[in-house]
Amino acid sequence: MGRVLWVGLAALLCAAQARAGEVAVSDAWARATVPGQSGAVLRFSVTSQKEAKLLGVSSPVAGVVEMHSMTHDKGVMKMRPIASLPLPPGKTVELGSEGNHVMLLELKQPLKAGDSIPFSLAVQFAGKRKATVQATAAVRPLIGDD
Ligand SMILES: [Cu+2]
Repeated sequence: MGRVLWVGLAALLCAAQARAGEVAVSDAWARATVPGQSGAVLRFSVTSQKEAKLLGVSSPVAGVVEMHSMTHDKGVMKMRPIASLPLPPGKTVELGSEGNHVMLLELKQPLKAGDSIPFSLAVQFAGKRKATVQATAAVRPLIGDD
């Protein structure tokens, strides 16, 4: 019984929520998908009040979520997975369709306009403390404003 309690406590510590106001996520959205489409770009802005890095993103709607950087090399566009993304204190980092972005892969079902997608960010602060941040993205229609 003592061991069960200990394991439960360890899980709780690992998945500690970020403290209120520490990390803010805004403007989170994704475009609706067409049948057969298995991936989508998840767009959002994130602001950490303290020096931190984004270690990863997860969402129950996707089997895999990857962070990518995009570069243009001699006119060729290249996407590469990145392991972490710096979050400078007080600076809003935009993850969008250009540059650094997050991709929902292996979608479990099509994204429909009007749906909301829960997702969570794994963040590590400069002091090594890890925290998760919960957020929700709106699904926008296939055709419309960016
Ligand atoms: Cu990508």
